[in-house]
Amino acid sequence: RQLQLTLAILKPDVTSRPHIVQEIRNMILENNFYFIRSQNLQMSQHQIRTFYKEHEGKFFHNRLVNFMSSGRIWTHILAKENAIKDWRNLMGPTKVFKTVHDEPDSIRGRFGLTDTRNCTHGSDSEETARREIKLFFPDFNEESWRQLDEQFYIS
Ligand code: YYY
Ligand code: MG
Repeated sequence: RQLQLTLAILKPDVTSRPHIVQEIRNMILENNFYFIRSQNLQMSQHQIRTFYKEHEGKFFHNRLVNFMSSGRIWTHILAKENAIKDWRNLMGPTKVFKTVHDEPDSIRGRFGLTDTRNCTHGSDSEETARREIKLFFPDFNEESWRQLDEQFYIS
């Protein structure tokens, strides 16, 4: 097993700015991630509450649910040796107002609008990644992907 999988989301603030979708895709490819699966959809409020259940009860939960259901999103399964950490590094920290100073070249540093409208999501652990991939890609079978496909992504 050589490649780690993570779930990436391009949030509604990005999908409403197509040139930024393109720029973020370029950054993903330049940083040597592979796109394994891609999907464009609009989440229901119920799906979002399930997805972000760890944040239930927090002060920002309602504005997060409203924002995430406000438009279409892209979800991607990304693969790379340290996909989870590397994708979160490329995204930059959660809070945009701090990030524009501390990590101006990150995705959130370049394109983030607010702490909520912060461009992207990334899984924070292997366990989370498995859960989040299952939510968006229920037909994706990691075991058979590793048996049949992983070898073709390893140079
Ligand atoms: O994993 P990450 O997205 O970097 O941050 P989390 O702490 O998991 O929060 C998830 C999501 O919630 C964040 O991307 C935006 C929103 N949020 C917010 O609107 N306001 C905050 N003060 C913190 C988080
Ligand atoms: Mg998180």
